[in-house]
Amino acid sequence: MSKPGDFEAVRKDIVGILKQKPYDDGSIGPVLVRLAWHASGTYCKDSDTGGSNGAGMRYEAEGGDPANAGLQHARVFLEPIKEKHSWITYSDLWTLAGVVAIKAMGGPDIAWKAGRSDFADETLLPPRGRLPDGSQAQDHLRHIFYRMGFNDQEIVALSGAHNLGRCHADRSGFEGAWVNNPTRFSNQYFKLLLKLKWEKKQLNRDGAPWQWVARSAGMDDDDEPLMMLPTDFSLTQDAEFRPWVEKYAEDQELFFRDFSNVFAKLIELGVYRDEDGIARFSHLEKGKAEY
Ligand code: CCH
Repeated sequence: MSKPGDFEAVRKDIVGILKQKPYDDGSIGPVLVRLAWHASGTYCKDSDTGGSNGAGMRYEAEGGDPANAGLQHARVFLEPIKEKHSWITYSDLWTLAGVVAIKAMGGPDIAWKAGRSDFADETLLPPRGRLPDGSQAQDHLRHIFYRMGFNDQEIVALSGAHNLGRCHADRSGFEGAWVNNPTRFSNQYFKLLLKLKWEKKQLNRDGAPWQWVARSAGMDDDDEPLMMLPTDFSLTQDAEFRPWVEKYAEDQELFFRDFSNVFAKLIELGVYRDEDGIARFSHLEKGKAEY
């Protein structure tokens, strides 16, 4: 048990659990980043509902959304931290874990503020279907991310999180990692998007969705190929998105700066703190059922 409000102690303990040898590529960092993103990415600016405040994924209606498949692992990994620092809310813990993981994997510092609350029941959960579908393309990305209030540059910067982690056949149906070193944050994703010869492929499995695959220099034929989702690839096929892919591929510093800003914005969506610094749900209570 730490002193309530001792977020430094929580940060230290999160760093301490990141390396997990038997898990994926040896780190739970990427799945923690995805947890922070999916907790936040349900936000809708028009109805002012969704977002990281509330930690709705603790409930089946949100946690069991097929879009969130696999994130139970992230939540279970964080449970000992919650037990040790029981004063922290889940919604603060999940967003903080994403920020700490990005930094520990070589990424930028990202501003993070405490004060989120956890829903006491299921009445204020956002509806399913607000998270993106990797089988689609740029129109879908705009539809999803404009709803959260992001612009084209921010969509491309956020997509750079796919430098991290991998797709799992039993979670999303897609398979493979985007880059050769998926536990190191960098701008490699953008470089590979532009540089490799991507081929459309349906992996050898019943019902597998098609994805883009390629091998980078030095990879053997029997190595697992690198991959891109149809949504990732669409960034190179769009007149507004592509210049940002090119800029971020050329300039890692610019990417880190923009990513840091946009991720900080993502985890703040729908979080309104009162004078005590606590984000309650009064605006949602008023607008209940206005989804
Ligand atoms: Fe993502 N992502 N993501 N993603 N994502 C997946 C995995 C990760 C989409 C689809 C998928 C963002 C945006 C999008 C991460 C961070 C971010 C997977 C594989 C799919 C599918 C899931 C599996 O099988 O386990 C789509 C579509 C979009 C549209 O833009 C954004 C934004 C972020 C963060 C800022 C991370 C990290 C992973 C790796 C997770 C892991 O378990 O390794």
